[in-house]
Amino acid sequence: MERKTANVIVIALGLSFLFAGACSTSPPPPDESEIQKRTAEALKRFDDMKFGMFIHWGLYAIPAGEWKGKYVRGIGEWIMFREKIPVAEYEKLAEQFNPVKFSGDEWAQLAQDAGMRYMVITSKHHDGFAMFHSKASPYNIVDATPYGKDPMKELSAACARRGIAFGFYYSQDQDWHEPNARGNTWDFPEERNPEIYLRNKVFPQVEEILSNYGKLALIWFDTPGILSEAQVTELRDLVKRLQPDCLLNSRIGHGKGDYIQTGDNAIPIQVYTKDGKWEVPATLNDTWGYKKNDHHWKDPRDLIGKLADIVSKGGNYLLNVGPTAEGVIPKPSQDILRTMGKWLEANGESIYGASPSPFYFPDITWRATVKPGKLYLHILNWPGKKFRFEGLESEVKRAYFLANGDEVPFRRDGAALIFDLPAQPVDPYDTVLVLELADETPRVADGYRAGQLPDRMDLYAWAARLRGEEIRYDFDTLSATNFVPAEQFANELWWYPYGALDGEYEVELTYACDNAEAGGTLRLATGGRRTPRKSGIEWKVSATGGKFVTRKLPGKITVDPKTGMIILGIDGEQSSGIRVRKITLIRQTV
Ligand code: FHN
Repeated sequence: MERKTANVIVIALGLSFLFAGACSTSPPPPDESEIQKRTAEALKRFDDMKFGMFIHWGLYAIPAGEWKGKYVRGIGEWIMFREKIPVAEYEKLAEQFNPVKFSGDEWAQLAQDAGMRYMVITSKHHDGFAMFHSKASPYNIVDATPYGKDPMKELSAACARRGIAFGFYYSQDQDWHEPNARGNTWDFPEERNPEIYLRNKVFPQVEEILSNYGKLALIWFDTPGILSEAQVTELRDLVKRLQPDCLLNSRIGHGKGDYIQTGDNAIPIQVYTKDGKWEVPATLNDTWGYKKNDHHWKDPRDLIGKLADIVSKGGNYLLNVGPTAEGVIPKPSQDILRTMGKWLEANGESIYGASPSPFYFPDITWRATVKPGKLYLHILNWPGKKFRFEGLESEVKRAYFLANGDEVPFRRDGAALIFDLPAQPVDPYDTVLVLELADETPRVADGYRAGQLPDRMDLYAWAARLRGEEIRYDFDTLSATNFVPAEQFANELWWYPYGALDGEYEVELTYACDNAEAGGTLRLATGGRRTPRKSGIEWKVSATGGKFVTRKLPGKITVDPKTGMIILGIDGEQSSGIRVRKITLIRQTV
């Protein structure tokens, strides 16, 4: 074609788009101030919801943690990466994917029964397979599987019918199916051009999930890596232009999120409100995607306690289920979630819409949440018939159990209140004691306030992340055990300061160790997931005859506001029976 003619055509095409744009009925995109306003309103709604269902569902549910007859350690949705499965082999799984037992109504009903107010499901995880009908890539559930339907349509509609807010997880940076995305170096060892991956897949698919499934409460981006700030900004602007009320989590990268995503199963050690809203993504066992051999289900007592713990510190709890390849949420997951839902039916007033605690938490006996004129004390570990609660200056007009309304006698003893409790907990998981206050907001005595951390501070094993597939928590002894040495995914306790600590600390350890288990090496280190660990203390574990004792460890650890984690591990084949209840940090004032 003659160049002149070609130019005329290009200009005409350009004008036609311009013209179409000018006449299009769609409203102009909101300006930044409108976006900020709507984001603030959306964050308030998100904060009130407190508790959501996370769903990891994809082709990885077919191998379900096993590849060519071999058990594959680690989280199930990473099997393609761990086993370096070639794309040509992995994508054949799509030919088997036929979740005939999937029911959007059943999944949404479970979320409702569990008291979960929002849902986030993987639209595309790192393996690159789209669980929705995508015109941007034929590698999707409608075009590439015998199932041939779009479950996200059914699920988003089922949530809308129940008033459950709906959102998508989307892996915007890692994609092991694509040569220009991050992650697959075994099929694609050459240099990447992320711009190609973004233009051809990410932007078109994010536009599809924003356009075809109704109102989204949020998009949950994950593992930000090689995308530039400009690329992430463009991605954020695309979301806000199409759905200004749609929130973004911080894992979009480059500080472009609307709220903070903590690490996986990572809960700040104390009340954490200085950086705004945050959310903890957590598993019910040790994996996100379904693994047929992962039966390490968490205790509802632990999970209900963690819900109270997270809300009392200012966060939301996003608890995960990993459905099978047939489309069924494992029965143990369902049972746990329904137990949580029953507790919330009786005690939800102390969770939904509640504000974080104004108190520092001295131990793991109680947590606190707040509403105007009310203080909710979540008694997680029963203190016996006398409950001494210190630091509240407000007058208490009335005290009663939320679940049954029974009045609780109390008297004031200086800065403390003494409550007369029944011998046994009212609720096996979390007994909520409501204090009706004379003040709109609780007045807290100096020295007891959130943020006023003492120079001697306990970090309990219960408040740590149990990292590893063998480590266990025992409620009878309130201690963690089974620190089995493992080359990959060591069994450790990880505590997350989130900027609460700064300085040098001596450390005491409260633990029990039978004589036969002594002699191993306890390691205490600080660091982050991606920063080198600074080992602080190494100590040969001495026997205690099986009784719990407290011993001073040699040396010190240094924690600064950027410290990601405090890590405790125990080496030595004989050590697995050691029980760790807590460590106590003793600030070294200079
Ligand atoms: O790599 C993913 C992982 O598979 C899972 O989706 C978790 C959920 O928080 N996010 C990443 C690891 O942090």
